[in-house]
Amino acid sequence: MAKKKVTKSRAKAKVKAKAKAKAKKPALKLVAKAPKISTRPWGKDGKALDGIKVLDFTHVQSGPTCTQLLAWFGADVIKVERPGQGDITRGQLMDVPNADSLYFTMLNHNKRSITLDSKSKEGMKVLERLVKTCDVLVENFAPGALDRMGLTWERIHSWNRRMIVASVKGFGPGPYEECKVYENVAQCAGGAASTTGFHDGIPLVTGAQIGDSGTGLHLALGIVCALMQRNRTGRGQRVLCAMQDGVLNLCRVKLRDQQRLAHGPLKEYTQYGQGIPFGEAVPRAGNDSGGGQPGVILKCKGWETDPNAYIYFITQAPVWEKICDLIGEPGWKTHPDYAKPPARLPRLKQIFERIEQWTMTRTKFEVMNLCNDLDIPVGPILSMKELAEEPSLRETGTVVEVDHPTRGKYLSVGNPIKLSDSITEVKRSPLLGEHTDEILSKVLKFTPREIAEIKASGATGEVAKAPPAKAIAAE
Ligand code: CAO
Repeated sequence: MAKKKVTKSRAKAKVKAKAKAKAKKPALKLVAKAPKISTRPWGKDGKALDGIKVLDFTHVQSGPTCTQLLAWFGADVIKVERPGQGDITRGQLMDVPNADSLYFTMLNHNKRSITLDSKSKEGMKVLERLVKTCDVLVENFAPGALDRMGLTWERIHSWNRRMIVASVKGFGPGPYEECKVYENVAQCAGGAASTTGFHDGIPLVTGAQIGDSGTGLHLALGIVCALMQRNRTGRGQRVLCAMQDGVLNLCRVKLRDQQRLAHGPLKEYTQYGQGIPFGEAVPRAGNDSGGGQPGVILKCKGWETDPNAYIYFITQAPVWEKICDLIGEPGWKTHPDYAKPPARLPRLKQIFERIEQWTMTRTKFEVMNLCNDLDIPVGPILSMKELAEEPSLRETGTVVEVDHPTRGKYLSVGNPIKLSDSITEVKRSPLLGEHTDEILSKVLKFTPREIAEIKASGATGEVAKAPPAKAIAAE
């Protein structure tokens, strides 16, 4: 009995000691040390990338898409341009005489421009200071051009170990790595063209700039990730996006289908219903949807005169019965030839012809409204004119009007990525070399004397011509 009492009190003491030890233990840390939570109103506490400086060595479309995004998120983007000419797009597809083209203005908002001959001694002096001052260098020169300038990764890293060097190239390492690449080359090499168009037609490129702008988007994500990693490691790294890789990433569903092909025909492709055999590679699928739901583009009221009076119509299985009621074919809901998706597959042509009879009696917007009410997925074919005039896109800042000193007002696509606490203000693109002086003095802190020397060397542009030598008076 006495022994039992002792064990009981020992056990009690043990429990007490455990509880005491637990109380002494520091509270479990679930959240890493974080800055104090801002009390400022949403959107009024700076921008996501405030404090990040970008040496923007980009040109044409892919690189500038990336740096424009970074600028919209608050980074200070300093665009380095060749004196006299600048980014080649300034003068491409010009519509207003003596004004930067829309090609340039629409890809270079919110940036500052400095003109600099990177191949001159003084130019390199300025570049060195830019590298030492900035967080990220972004470039999309032809392969090897940055190295030929003398800006190898090793040199950049020796000047600034925190520097992130981000590049767009046409191809990654491999047989084509030395090639210069433009948009449509990437669309073809990345698998988009072989899978775009109709089964019996030639390969087509798409109007969406998936090679250039698409790769710029990929690069921006890589840069932001590298910035996050630098917070932990303290060091910069290289970020490479090859346009071929970017396009292939966007064509991922087609590589999916390439592998499915080994196990039989792709039953959701229109050609299957038409009895056309499949070959070895994924065919062009016309307007079939990549998600496997049967879909086509159908005529709407006014199609005879309006090239965009069409709608994309998807016969999604869960809403099939609603579609039947809407188009006046309630019998199809139970008919064995139409009730279930596999039964419909060989009859899609006939089914869509019947749906089109209905869509042709209404405008694309009427079809959209009627279908949306029933959760039937449809997409009106919107022209660029309709998008430019759409009030809701203006309200969200997806389409913005910008004023420019030499071209006047123009429309642009604003930031499509909306952050609730980092509100984008779209500011006009810089004139060539507009900020050369302020960058040399305020950002790079060159003294007035040094600036005079840099300018006199011609590194930032044309030096004022010396007055003609005085004629030596004849004695
Ligand atoms: N000062 C002095 N020289 C400069 C300079 C400056 N500020 N900026 C650029 N240069 C020089 C480069 O150093 C290069 O000189 P070298 O050939 O002597 O080394 C030269 O200008 C031309 O650069 P580039 O070869 O990049 O330009 P390009 O017009 O011949 O080619 C492009 C353009 C886009 C095909 C090529 O840059 C490329 O393949 N880039 C990678 C892929 C890419 O982004 N493509 C998308 C383009 S958008 O459709």
